[in-house]
Amino acid sequence: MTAAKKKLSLPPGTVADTYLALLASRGVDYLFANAGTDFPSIIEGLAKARAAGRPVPTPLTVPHENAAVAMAYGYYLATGRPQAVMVHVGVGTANAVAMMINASRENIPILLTAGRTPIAEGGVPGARSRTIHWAQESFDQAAMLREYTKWDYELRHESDVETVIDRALQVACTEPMGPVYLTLPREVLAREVTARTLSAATRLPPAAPPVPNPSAVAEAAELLSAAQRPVIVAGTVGRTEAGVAALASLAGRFALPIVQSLLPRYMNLAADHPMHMGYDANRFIAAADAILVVDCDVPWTPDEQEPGEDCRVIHLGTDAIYERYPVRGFKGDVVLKGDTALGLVQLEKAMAENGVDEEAQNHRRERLAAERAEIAAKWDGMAASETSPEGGVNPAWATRLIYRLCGPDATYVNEYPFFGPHLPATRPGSQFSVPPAGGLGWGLGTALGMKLAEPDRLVVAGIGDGSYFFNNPPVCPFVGQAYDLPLLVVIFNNRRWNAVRMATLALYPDGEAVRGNEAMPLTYLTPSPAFEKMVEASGGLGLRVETPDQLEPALRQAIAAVTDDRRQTVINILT
Ligand SMILES: Cc1ncc(C[n+]2csc(CCOP(=O)(O)OP(=O)(O)O)c2C)c(N)n1
Repeated sequence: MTAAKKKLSLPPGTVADTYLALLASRGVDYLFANAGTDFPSIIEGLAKARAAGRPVPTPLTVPHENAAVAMAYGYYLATGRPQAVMVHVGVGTANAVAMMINASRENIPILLTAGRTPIAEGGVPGARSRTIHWAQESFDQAAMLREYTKWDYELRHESDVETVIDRALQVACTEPMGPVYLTLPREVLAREVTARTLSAATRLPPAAPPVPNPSAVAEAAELLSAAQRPVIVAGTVGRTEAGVAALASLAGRFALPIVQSLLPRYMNLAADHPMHMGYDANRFIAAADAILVVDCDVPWTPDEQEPGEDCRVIHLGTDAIYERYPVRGFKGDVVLKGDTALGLVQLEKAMAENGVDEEAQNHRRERLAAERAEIAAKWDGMAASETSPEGGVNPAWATRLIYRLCGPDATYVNEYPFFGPHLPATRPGSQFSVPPAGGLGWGLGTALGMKLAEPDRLVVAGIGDGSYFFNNPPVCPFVGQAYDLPLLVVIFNNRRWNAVRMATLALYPDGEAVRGNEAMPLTYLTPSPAFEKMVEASGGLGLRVETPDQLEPALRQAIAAVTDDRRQTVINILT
């Protein structure tokens, strides 16, 4: 790199101008924003940069904060690069908190920023000028999301802009990654500064993740090599392609069966891998004599199933003990903390050095092949009928048809109905589900962020009707139309919050709520709105499917509308 390229030279302007130019130079392509009276210097800075042709993040107007954070979330998933979100002081921050909880628990780096109500009551540029500026000021604006951010700070002085941004991104992108929060006081943003020269690229890179301790790896390899009935429980290994490759290699080489959650949050292992044993850990846990838990926060449900007394358990992951979870009691014998992919490669090497009992392993392969066939037959049975017990469309059958027509190159974002067994993904980075904290309203924004990153990819969002409400139906279609981000959205409409219903049923199987003649309180969403009409308000195509025979033609029409006409489409499927 030449000396000139190492520097970013800016003409005289405001701190906001510096801030925006720095973001662009750090790989922040977009500013997902929901604006307020704290924004004038940002808005002016964006307009000046546009007029002068200076690079700044492209601003996108997102009329709800939850969706704005979700878009940054989705863009990160598709590109691996954190983006910036800006919301209006404390009130905008409050609206963003649910999605920040999701990002935090799923280790998604996002730079969330918010204005600060002007501090000065007058006398300086940017000082208070509206009645809200008194009531909106808070003692500690970051307090409401400090538990869910890795770092928070306030931009206090123009001399700090570069360090503060680089520090924010460095912390966010160092494993275990996570969102950070920066507040931007109006007076600081408005301050005029002379011409400046800054570094063109960050000098504060994220720390390279460490490899797990070699002697602990050797110990873990011993346990796995000695096991007769080992099993791997995989959670979010698919965060990286290297993780997917390392997991497939280790499992394939030593005949280690892999189970995942019913709603896989990432494509961890291709569905056609011979060690892919489905989505029911309970089938394997009690009988296992060694369990390798890889990047998985909840490997089994203790109330349903526990490993046997003699079972040895190994935990591996970038955040192997989930340090920020207040309570997590999954036992273990060896804990390997460090880069997951590197840890898996190390484990494979150490197990190869231990040697293999070929005969025992071949035997296991045969047993697992039979088990795999049995599991597949069970899934096929679940999807065999086109109709659901309620007389609508069977979601399992519908999911298979969606996957068959949209194909392995599409990306699937799942907020409830795309269960793993019916969506046999094979491409790393093609399958995502609700984050572990389960803050609903995640799916559409995340899918929009992905579409922004990959405009020509078919992005399919599967959303429950209950979840669709949380996704701000007027907001996301507005963004889809405004920024040419046509999604294919499939609503699985059971006219209720089934998850809440099932939880009540599980706790009170003979209770009044289940037995009574009246509908179970607080679980029904009737009369169900014509969701398909909502997208029409933003120029989209809305389709309604009431019977199984209507689904295939609707899907074909929807795929053509999205891919050929770039028209966002919602199919409301009554299940
Ligand atoms: C922000 C938020 N509020 C409430 C919940 C509780 N919750 C979990 S699942 C669920 C129902 C979702 O309904 P739907 O998308 O229709 O799926 P279904 O349960 O019917 O399969 C609710 C309300 C949540 N997870 N997040």
